[in-house]
Amino acid sequence: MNTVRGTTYEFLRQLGMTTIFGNPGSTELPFLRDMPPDFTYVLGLHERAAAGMALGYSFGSGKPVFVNLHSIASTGNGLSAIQDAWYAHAPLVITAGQQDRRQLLGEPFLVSRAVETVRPYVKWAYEPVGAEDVPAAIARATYLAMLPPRGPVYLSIPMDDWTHQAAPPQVRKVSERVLADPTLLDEVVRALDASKNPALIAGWQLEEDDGWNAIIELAEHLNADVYQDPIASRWTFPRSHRLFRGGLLPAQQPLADQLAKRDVVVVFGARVFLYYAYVPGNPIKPGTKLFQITNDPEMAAAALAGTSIVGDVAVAAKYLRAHTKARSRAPETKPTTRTEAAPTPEPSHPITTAYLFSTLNRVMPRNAVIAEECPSSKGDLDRYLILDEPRSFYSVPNGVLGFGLPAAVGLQMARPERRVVCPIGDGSIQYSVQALWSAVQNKAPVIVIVVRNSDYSALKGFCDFTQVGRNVHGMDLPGIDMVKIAQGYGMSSREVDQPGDLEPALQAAFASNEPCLISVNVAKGGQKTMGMDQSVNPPKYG
Ligand SMILES: Cc1ncc(C[n+]2csc(CCOP(=O)(O)OP(=O)(O)O)c2C)c(N)n1
Repeated sequence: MNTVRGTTYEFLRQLGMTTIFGNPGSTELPFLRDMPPDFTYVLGLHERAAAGMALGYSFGSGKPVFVNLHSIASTGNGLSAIQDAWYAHAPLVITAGQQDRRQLLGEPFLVSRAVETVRPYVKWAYEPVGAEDVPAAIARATYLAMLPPRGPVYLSIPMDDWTHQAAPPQVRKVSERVLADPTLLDEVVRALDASKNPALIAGWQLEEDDGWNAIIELAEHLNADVYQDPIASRWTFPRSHRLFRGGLLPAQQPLADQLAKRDVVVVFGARVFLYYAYVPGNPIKPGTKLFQITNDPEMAAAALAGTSIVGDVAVAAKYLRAHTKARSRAPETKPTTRTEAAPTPEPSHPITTAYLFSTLNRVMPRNAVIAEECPSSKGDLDRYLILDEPRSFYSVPNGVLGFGLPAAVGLQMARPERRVVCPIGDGSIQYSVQALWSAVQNKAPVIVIVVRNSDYSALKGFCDFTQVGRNVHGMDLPGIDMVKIAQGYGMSSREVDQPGDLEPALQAAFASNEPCLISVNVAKGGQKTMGMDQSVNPPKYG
């Protein structure tokens, strides 16, 4: 027997979960005291930053990550990162302190109803009924977090529990893959074998299931065009591959139009489909055979059309590769690659986001990792950044800003051998700006590129697209100096205003091994609402 505290550290050690992200308060001190020296505590000055860095660390390590928040105080502040973890299938084992059990019924200061608060965004939310259950609950939570689909779990732990005696939980092997029904996969095989013009959709779960090579091999075997899922939170297909056709548009009618010529569409590891603006239409043209292969039963149930198959996405792709006939492609149907298609932007003043991202693409190492959050310039980023290696791209999973910067810092800590770059809007960076300090303190050499247009451009674009008009308050961001804010957190930083200064500033950032921030003044009025302007029948709210 050991204390609950000692037993917990031992269990975390055995599972390799020795990097803990958090923000402390009085109710966590009995756990945090005398942390064993083989553990690292990463402090986030705000819980959005702490849990967000844990999310990035989990992306980078592929492992469950332990998070320690403060009661409902931290849980509330960290909730947007918890919902990111839910939508990104990130296995965060989140714990938070609760008041002393012996006075809980009297509703003392800092009493927490966090279990009820987080429930919709975690796989399990629980407060153990007795102190002796805490280590076993942490073990159960960890195994559940890693079972497909992965995701965050949450435990509220009364502060007096840590000094009780408790038996250590067994370190057990628990399956981390569930396989799809082969009878249904054979239906996909038959459809692909009979098809004339199939398309594959590469979704973000391919990365969760280690399917990078499996989808490339399947696409090449079938000679089939590949699209990325709409508003991609990961890039799961090499950007310069001859079969890559770019991203799908995030609305019903335009997406259906994009796929209108296809007779068979197979979606790997994504929703059917992720939409943003409401532009009604068929999810897919009637007559096209649509299949979805997902590791998430909820996404299978929620699909708007087609046959849904639940199971490991990579294993399913390998099955289809093994059972379908190889196909050739007539030379005249080979389209130009996206790299060949993008025009070279001019170095004008003010700097355009097209020029910014084409310059970044020229300068960055080919194995750079991008964690981005630049809403209105996403189109240019998507067009000009060419990344052909797996685990290279991370973006907001459900539209909640505050994701990018802490994710970049956590990723950089988990993957020191690859340089992490965070292109981020001057509005977006404010939601978790404290992560700059954590990057400095943890010597995580992330390169933050602030896309400074001094407004909420994406929202202005949405106003235009949906005919709300421009008479809306709160759209402009004058007077924010990110260079000084970064310096206040101890980060080296500089402003770039002239196009000729951009490349040298980026070169210097990559040559140094320090974290840094470059604030680039860019032309206002970037891309329009994620390519939605290509769509007919926009919704009208004006
Ligand atoms: C937490 C959160 N608050 C508000 C929003 C609404 N929102 C969506 S895009 C956007 C603008 C972000 O501004 P910036 O980062 O400067 O990017 P830009 O639109 O200028 O490209 C806002 C406020 C959101 N998605 N998430």
